[in-house]
Amino acid sequence: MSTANERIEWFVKARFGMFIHWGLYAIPARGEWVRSHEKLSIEDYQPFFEEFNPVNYNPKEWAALAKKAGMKYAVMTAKHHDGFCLFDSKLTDYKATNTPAGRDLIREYVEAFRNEGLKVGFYYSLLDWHHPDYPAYGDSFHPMRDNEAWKDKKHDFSRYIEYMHGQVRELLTNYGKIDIMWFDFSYGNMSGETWKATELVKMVRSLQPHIIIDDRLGGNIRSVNKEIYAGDFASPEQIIPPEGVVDEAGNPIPWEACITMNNHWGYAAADKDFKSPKQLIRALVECVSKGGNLLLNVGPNAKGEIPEESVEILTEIGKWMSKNGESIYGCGNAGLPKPEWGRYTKKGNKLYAHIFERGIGPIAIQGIKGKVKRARLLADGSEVNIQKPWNAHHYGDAIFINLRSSKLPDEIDTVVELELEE
Ligand code: FHN
Repeated sequence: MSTANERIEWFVKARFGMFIHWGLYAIPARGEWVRSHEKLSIEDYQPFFEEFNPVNYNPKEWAALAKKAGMKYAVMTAKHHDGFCLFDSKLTDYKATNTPAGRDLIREYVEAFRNEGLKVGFYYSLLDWHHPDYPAYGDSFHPMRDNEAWKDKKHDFSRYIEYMHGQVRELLTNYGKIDIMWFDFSYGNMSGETWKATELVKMVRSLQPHIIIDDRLGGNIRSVNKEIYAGDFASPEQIIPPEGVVDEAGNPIPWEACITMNNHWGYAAADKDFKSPKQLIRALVECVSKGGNLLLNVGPNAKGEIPEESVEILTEIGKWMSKNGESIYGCGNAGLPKPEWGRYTKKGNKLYAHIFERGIGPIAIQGIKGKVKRARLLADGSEVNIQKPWNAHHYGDAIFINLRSSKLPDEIDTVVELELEE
């Protein structure tokens, strides 16, 4: 079996991935929590099952878009909280192959993304609002949580756990090499050994020894004596940790911020509040500067199309990444104070200055020990002048980047690569 460091190595280098939230909820188009938020019964939701037919689903297009954006891996929902399975599970009839789609959507996803050279992961919901043995009445989130008619319904939770473990076994047996298992989520006493998490993780690792697992089975990934099911990476959501993620002893932990482009994970037709490419490129740089990854979400619609707004954003991100990916892939925290004008990332003896604000005059880089062998604009390899100018001779050990123009070559993020003396 691989060690934790061996398992995580590719992930830490990859830095940028695509999250895909897709399922029946794309038809009501009010986000993936619609059943819980609107307390929809299984009967209320059934028409979507009977209708689901994403005629334009072409994961080869999705994979090509992810690759063009500079993404190195993807994580797609195999089952979300509504219990609908996008894969051909033998343990349920509530699956895509039994809808008008009639397809194993997960098989097509893994094949398409692998063919583009991307690593593939599954999101799998521990919650299941469709399974009869999942607790409903009195649960925190179940759509029937306060429906009196459900108060006396009997359920056998051990039967649900057997089902859940069985589906995870199917996913990690029938779809080839899987790189990430993204479990979601633990809450209250629905955590840890309630899920039989130790047994689950041992099974996962026996089937896919190299796989990495997120931290949402209920363990404490920040503990120096973390549980076997605490995970391989932390998963901050809709936030970039102020100073990255460390364990109780202050040691950096691999982490991945998962972030939506608008305000929903699943398709929400009315939510046009999309972040700009500039915001998301800078979010990616911020994650990497703090030693983390960005998992950026798309929520395809009922026809199997990634929304046009998301396509446009990913295309713009890809243009920047095609010129500046060197300052992202394999990079991490530079160990320097954050400068006023932007951020740093670092890889070996290459320091990348991500200049967001042009400011006035020479751009100061402080705290570098040793000499800078050369400085280049990463986008085109052109030489950057770092001679100390006459008006900076009072300012100690700083290095100064002298840009000719009062405007940045790239207003989103101009990257200067500084090769440091080893
Ligand atoms: O409830 C889910 C939500 O629908 C979405 O999947 C996010 C993505 O990380 N996880 C849970 C909320 O934390």
